Amino acid sequence: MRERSGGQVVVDHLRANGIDAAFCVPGESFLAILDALHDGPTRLIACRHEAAAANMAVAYGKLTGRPGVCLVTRGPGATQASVGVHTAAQDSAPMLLLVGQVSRAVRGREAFQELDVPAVFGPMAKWAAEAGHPDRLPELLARAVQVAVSGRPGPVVLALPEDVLAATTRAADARPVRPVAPGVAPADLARLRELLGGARRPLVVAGGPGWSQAAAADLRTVAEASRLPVAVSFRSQDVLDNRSPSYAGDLGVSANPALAERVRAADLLVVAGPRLGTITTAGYRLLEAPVPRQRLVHVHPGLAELGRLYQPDLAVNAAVGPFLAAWRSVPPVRGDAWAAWTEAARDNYLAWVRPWPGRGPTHAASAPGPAPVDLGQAMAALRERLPDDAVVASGAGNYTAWVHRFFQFRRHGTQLAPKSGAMGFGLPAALAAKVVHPRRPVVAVAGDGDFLMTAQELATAVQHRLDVVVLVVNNGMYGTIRMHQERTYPGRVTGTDLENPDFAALARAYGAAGEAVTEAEAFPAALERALGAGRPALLDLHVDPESIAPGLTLSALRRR
Ligand SMILES: Cc1ncc(C[n+]2csc(CCOP(=O)(O)OP(=O)(O)O)c2C)c(N)n1
Ligand SMILES: [Mg+2]
Repeated sequence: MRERSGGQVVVDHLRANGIDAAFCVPGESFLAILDALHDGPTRLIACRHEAAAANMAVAYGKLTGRPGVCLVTRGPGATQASVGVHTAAQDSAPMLLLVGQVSRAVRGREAFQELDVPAVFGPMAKWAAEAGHPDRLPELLARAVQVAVSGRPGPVVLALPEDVLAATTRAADARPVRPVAPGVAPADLARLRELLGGARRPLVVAGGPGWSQAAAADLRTVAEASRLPVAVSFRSQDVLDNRSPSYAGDLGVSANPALAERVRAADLLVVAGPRLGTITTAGYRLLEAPVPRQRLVHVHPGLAELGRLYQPDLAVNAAVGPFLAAWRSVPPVRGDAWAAWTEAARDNYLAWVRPWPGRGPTHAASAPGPAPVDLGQAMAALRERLPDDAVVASGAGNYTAWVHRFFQFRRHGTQLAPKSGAMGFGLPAALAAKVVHPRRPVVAVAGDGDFLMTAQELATAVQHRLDVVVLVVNNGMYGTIRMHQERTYPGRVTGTDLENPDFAALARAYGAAGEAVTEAEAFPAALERALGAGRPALLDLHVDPESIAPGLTLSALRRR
């Protein structure tokens, strides 16, 4: 084997595993990696903040199924990137955070910027370790990728001492990693068919990690063949075309109450992929613990999630891909017994996503002046305008309730939203999407609070020609917290008001296009201009601050 620097071994390993982009904020601790990237072909996106770089890596992992790579420097860089590690863990997204570390010769002295990376990230990541010798880098890197992509995917954090990266080695490369995706036994499928055969009110709950176009197509096939209703878990709305007669809506933070009721009333739940966590179970209220009233089939790639809280009648330790392919290969169970149940689920969904006409319930019809932007109508317009493969990214805030409800996802890999509910995710995720899919339209929707957590990445967008459209939902407040505040401490507003900059001017200062949209009617034309700007573009959407959630006003909250 020829002699290579440790940094070159790292870069060769990423490339061998199909990782064609990396996101970083540079540091002097990993110059050897930067140097190995100098001559390509791996695309390096240098960002303005490690939190954003880490979020981009999470989004890359979610979109490609390969680990998203984030390169940061020791203490200050790694700690700023930590939000991405947490999000990757909660999102079951494969990710590799590579941290330049102080040299081995001074390790343990609390040297400048030193951080005990395995100790800090151990409980948060799927695995965290530190390189000890350049000759063992191939072994370490192969294990890191293997752990990140196998079973329930997740983040791996590696500390790479500066001298290990700078030293040379003749170590041979490891082989590219093949993900281990646990599969299904024939007996499991026989039992699934038996349970379905005895059911009258079955409901599939789909989501979680490991989806692909093929898995999404298989879900559609099995669901429609047996006329099964399908609910999707929080922020997994793109695993089934929302136009399918089987699609019944999402079990997100502000789920349709009729859908929540349907989960309670079901006699069989086939949970394909998601964890049965706080949000999917509406705070552990839709199922009784540990023995649910509904019969439960739980399919999850992580062994630790099966029977973690709810004891299933049938637990299948499988990734959704192999599970759905196997399900599709057996004859469908006839769905006549529950045809009306499925149709009712679909009707509930269609009624739920119909935007209010005109000014909607939050604006008095007699209010003077033009109506401010109505987010329900804006999302419906966005859905009409964008092609099926466009990517929509968002972060956290009440504005996401409108995205989840009124934008319809039609293809797998088009929804990028953190299952961890982390603010500041939308813009970085959109930029990663543009790296992965340069020809697709990519739209980030962000709250005014949310957006300013990673707004500096507009510079990254302009520098790297990542032409995304950003919709800032400007209501002058941290709306979610304001809503909780008004509920718990009515009228006592503390810490939730926002005095915002001129977002459109800010965008223009970065070299992006920027425009304020103050009237509902102006949105479609402004969207058209933003999509055709030929550079990143931002629309500052002035919404009515009274409209605190779909169909709910601040004053109504206060009166409660
Ligand atoms: C990183 C992070 N910090 C704080 C929170 C708590 N939090 C959840 S939503 C929210 C307000 C979001 O405000 P904005 O983006 O303006 O959206 P809005 O609710 O007004 O639509 C806050 C502070 C969080 N989820 N993530
Ligand atoms: Mg806001």
